[in-house]
Amino acid sequence: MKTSLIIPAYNEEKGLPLVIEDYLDKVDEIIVVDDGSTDRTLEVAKKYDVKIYKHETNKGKVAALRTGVEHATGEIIIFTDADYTYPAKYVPDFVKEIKEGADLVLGSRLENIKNMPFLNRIGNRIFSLLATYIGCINITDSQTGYRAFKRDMFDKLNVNAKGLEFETKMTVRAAKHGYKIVEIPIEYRGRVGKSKLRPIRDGIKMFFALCSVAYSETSLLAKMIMIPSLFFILIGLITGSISIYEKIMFGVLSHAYYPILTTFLILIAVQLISVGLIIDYLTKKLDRIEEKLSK
Ligand SMILES: Nc1nc2c(ncn2[C@@H]2O[C@H](COP(=O)(O)OP(=O)(O)OP(=O)(O)O)[C@@H](O)[C@H]2O)c(=O)[nH]1
Ligand SMILES: [Mg+2]
Repeated sequence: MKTSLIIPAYNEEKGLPLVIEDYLDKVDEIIVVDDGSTDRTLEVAKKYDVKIYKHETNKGKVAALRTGVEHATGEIIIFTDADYTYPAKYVPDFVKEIKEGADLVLGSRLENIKNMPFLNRIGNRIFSLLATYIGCINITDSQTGYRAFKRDMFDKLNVNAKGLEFETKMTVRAAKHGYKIVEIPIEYRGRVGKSKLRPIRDGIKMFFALCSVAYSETSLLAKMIMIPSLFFILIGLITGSISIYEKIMFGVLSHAYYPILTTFLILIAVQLISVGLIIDYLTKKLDRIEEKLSK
């Protein structure tokens, strides 16, 4: 089975040559996608026997990965980063797993996790818990950028995501569609070259990416039950705050029934969320069993 390695690169003139040299003898084809870099990334890539594609402007990592997949000719596709964080020595293990029947192999960053920026580490934990819940299988690193899969699966999954949520969505969709996922523990090296992480901007992006995964993967019935509960919580918070404000400022409550109303609204909301979560979990389990049976 032919292997194609895809390296998305945005201003990685330092890391890219190290990455290419690391992987050259491990795969059949290397595709570098220069994502509108303004440094010498393109010139550096041209020194090697690799296929190069260039975005005229910076379109983001996911767009770069898609360009790579479009031009890949292998049946097995491997993603890695251009910052020298993912060691090439695991490629034979990835390929072996695929040949033995895995559809998606994830390089799970369990060793030297301290090399990952703090914010990324927290986000990654939350994303992995969410993926474990949604996919109904244990996932330790849903966001890893080091992964191998069958091209056929990628085309069928048709992952609809552009940002940080891409890797997690791909992982949970594969799990939900009954594809076999295998995790291989890998060592994570410290990055070469400048990090592009900006804590506040990326923290906000991560929050929305999490909401996007949670929302798109929750069953419709569960959504219909849980969404009204957000409304109840909001009203409950308002009546509760008014009660506390009146008690502190005036010592008496002019709306004496507000505390009871608050308790009532919050209790209903908690009940609705619990029922929604149970329905969602059962739906996911049933969907997964159905997908497995239909394969
Ligand atoms: N951040 C970023 N990376 C891109 C983009 N386009 C391609 N990439 C590549 O995608 C890969 C992952 O990006 P990284 O900047 O390493 O992101 P990260 O691993 O989450 O964070 P740091 O390594 O701490 O910077 C690298 O190989 C980048 O060169 C882009 O628009 N933004
Ligand atoms: Mg990185």
